[in-house]
Amino acid sequence: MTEPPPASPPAKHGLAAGDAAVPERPDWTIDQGWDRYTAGEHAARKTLFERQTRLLPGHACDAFVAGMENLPMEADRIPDFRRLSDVLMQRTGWQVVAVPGLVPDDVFFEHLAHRRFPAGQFIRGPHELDYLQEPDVFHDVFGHVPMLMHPVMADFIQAYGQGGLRALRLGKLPYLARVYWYTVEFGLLRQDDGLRIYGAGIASSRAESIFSVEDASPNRIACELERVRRTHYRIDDFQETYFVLDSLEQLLELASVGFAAAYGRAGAGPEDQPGDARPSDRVLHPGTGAC
Ligand code: HBI
Ligand code: FE
Repeated sequence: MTEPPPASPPAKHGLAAGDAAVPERPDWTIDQGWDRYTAGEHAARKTLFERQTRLLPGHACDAFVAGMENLPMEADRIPDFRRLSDVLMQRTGWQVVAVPGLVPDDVFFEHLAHRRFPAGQFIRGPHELDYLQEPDVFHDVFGHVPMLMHPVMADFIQAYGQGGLRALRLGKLPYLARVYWYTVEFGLLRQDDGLRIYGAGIASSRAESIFSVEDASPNRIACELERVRRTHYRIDDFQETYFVLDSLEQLLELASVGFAAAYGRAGAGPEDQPGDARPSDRVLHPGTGAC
């Protein structure tokens, strides 16, 4: 996610989540320290896991559900990144590595470009189950890792890492970040049986899982690169617009044509606010904007 660090992250392993203090290693990775999770931390994760798992049928896309089924994720324990990585590595060549929280953009992209997904080591506290800004182990693992089992998402996120490094050098990162936001984090997919979630920011949130798929309020607009890269997003509330793919394979077009064009042309032309709908949009569901 792209949010700023929160005021008081839980301190662990000598480094607070999101703390800009000197990292132990240059790539910001830390040991997951799986043995050191407390019973209370496993329990908080269990609450989140069970209520989100119940929501998956009819909300999450088939690829997400299949990925989840094939991963070593159990209700009663925070997943061990080594076991996740063993399975992921065989499927799509990805690994999960532990980080204290948000890491600098260049460090983040460097990991993605090498098919390493940096996952927050810490778990949110029981008082903040429904909302936190920093990516924790629940958001990163439950939200992102199932889709990394899919070859298209596996390639797309690596391409985003490579594109991100380039965009950073060119000063165009904000445009690329929007593409990530509206796809990897908040993307919807049109399946034969209805609208489904593939974005991790939605999949790891109970309320937004329901809102994004069922509520009349938000716009749901066909996902096109030009449209997405000029659209501002909000980090403090549900999205006012969700962009919808016809198939996951469309992500590969976005990456190949897309990322280069995104920073080539970015900066020219009009920008859209989060709730805008345009005559040129293929609007699947016009939002009522009531929420
Ligand atoms: N760090 N751990 C972590 N997770 C993220 O999603 C993340 C990050 N650092 C930077 C970042 N995201 C974004 O600013 C970029 O995707 C633009
Ligand atoms: Fe995320």
